[in-house]
Amino acid sequence: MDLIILGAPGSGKGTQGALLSTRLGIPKISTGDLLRAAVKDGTRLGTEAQGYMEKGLLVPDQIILGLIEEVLGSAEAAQGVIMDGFPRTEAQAEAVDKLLAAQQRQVDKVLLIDVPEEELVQRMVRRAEIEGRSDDTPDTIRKRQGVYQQQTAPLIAFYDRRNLVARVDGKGTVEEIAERVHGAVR
Ligand code: B4P
Repeated sequence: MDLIILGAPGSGKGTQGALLSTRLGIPKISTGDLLRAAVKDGTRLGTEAQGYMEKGLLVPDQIILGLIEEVLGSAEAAQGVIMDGFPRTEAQAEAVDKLLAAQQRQVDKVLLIDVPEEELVQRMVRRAEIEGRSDDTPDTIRKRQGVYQQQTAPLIAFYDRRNLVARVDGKGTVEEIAERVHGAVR
């Protein structure tokens, strides 16, 4: 099964993706985690991506498309994958379709985690205090919400046209939301 978790920054994609991965036995792969690891290791990918991430901007498609190709071609993802944080643009969504189709696979479901904007900002401010991620400053948080609305939210209509979107209420405790997410894929 190939699943996409879609949601604004702070909606809990990473948290819910990890829980669902354990429950379904399907690996979760996050482009955000891969990019942060590349920055930490000082690789070429990391050096190219760092400036965009710190500004709250999307890393350009010409950089990300190669990463997505690598992820979906990996042995880890061969039996299905939970995509966390990608695709984020229409070009990325088309690349995902093409790469899966080459393996006689397709996107089976898109889980849209829906959380009101005020709560998103509160969660990320809280995370900034705990984890100190360099893109969790108030200005960058606002910037990332705007970028999501402009560049990623249009994917909801893209997948709605194929009847793939399951909307999940993302308010409540992590456990409550996990039950809803699990219910949406059964
Ligand atoms: P990501 O790592 O994907 O970061 P994000 O969208 O900002 O999501 P976040 O990590 O906040 O996720 P979550 O919803 O899990 O990307 C970071 C950057 O990398 C991007 O800005 C971009 O520059 C670049 N990038 C990554 N992928 C890209 C791509 N495909 N194309 C281009 N650029 C790309 O956050 C959840 C938070 O809320 C957690 O702190 C959690 O503890 C908390 N939380 C979860 N559930 C909760 C609940 N029920 N109640 C309270 N708090 C909760």
